[in-house]
Amino acid sequence: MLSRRAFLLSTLAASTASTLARAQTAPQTGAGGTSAAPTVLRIARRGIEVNGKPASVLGIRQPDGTFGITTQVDKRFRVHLENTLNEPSLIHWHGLTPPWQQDGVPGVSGPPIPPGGSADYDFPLRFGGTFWMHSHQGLQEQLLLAAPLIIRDQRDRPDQQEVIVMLADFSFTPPDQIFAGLKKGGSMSPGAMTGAAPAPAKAKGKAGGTMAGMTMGAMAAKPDLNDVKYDAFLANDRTLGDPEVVKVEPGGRVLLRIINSSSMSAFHVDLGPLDGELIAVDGFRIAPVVARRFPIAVAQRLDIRLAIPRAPAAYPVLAVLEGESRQTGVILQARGAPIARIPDNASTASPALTLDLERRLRAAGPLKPRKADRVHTLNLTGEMAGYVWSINNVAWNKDVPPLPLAAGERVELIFVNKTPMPHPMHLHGHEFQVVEIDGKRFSGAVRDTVLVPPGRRVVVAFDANNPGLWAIHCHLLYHLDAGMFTTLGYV
Ligand SMILES: [Cu+2]
Repeated sequence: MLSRRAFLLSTLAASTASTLARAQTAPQTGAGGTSAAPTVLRIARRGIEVNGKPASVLGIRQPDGTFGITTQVDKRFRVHLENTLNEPSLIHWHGLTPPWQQDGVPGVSGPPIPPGGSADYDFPLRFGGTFWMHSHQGLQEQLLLAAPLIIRDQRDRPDQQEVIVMLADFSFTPPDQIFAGLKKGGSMSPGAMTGAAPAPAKAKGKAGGTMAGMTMGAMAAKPDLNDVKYDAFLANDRTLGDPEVVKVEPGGRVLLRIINSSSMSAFHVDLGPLDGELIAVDGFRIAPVVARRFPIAVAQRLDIRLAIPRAPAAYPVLAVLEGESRQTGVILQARGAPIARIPDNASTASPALTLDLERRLRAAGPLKPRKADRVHTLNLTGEMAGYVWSINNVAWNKDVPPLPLAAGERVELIFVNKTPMPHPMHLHGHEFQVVEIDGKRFSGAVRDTVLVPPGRRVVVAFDANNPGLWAIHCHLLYHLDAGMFTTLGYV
């Protein structure tokens, strides 16, 4: 068994380069293809202004300046991706289910695109919803190399205005320096130990020797949040000092497509006086949930419907940093209403994200009930000292064998967080359903990224219907880069 599996996977890996090369040099024109030209996307350096200072960041734009893509579910995903950077890059289509060689993870799906090079993508879209794209190369995501990927479908109402809100964390410190600072770590700040707001300092590691003396219980009681001290939090590239203002119709309907493209930061979306109707998470419909605040972990998306009141007014859509009071957001402006300056800090600090909402979510289209054919337990493990993060105590390296499974199986993944930090776990190439939290089974949301808070146990189920080699990892950028990453593979 083992040798056959090893053989199959080595064959899979060996064929990667040539398959990708074919896919990259020869856009497919076979059955199901269209004669329309592919959408061109360019990875490029760009300038923005943050806190009144210029910042050089990266971006993914069409030649006409459009960020990312908005398309339709009945169209193929046909993209010609150009890398104009002077370094390699590769883009992952987060939440989509392409053939595995087109998934955009360097070293797993295939090689990165060299400077000046390009790659072509062509695959059918299986479902609509709010998705996004981002670099999976090195730490480029921290430089805002991400963009919306919106797939409209028949569920979208023609009478609603769509507003995309892309959240991000920003630092003037280069990402490699942030990472080096985290690895050097040093001492966990007293603030983090007591839950008080730590003193602002760039890229300050909170890791340290004090962890050894703590019990699991103590760690779970005081989650360790926000490793990196950011200079700004952005909504559509802007801070609240100069926010995006979106004109909306009094009495009209708005669909917020909120994308958390942050490298490390989770938020509470705050709709102020407006009731929001959450209709989808990570692109997949749920039984609607009405509230004014919604948690959003890194890489997750929320589709929220709003009914704009008839009175002209300005309605901020804010995102408050988990565990702190810092916030960002956009302003919905109904009929020229005056806009007040919104402070960069909320009046009170927010709590850590919990699974309270996740427990309440029910998929509109759940997986068919079925017993799992295979179960893998992924203990989320790590050492604060040295900033080493791992799965089942193994920090990712190229010699780690893929978790085995077989095509057609119902697979369950058990995430057990053994660390004091929350980890948003993302599976590539498959949508999964949340089926258990802390021992309680339920028919939860279908999605692609689930938060596993400290000490918690979350089980997700998926159908092995997309053979290949797939990444599964924590979506906190520096945890991912430090090794909280593994793969699963099947033919
Ligand atoms: Cu993590």
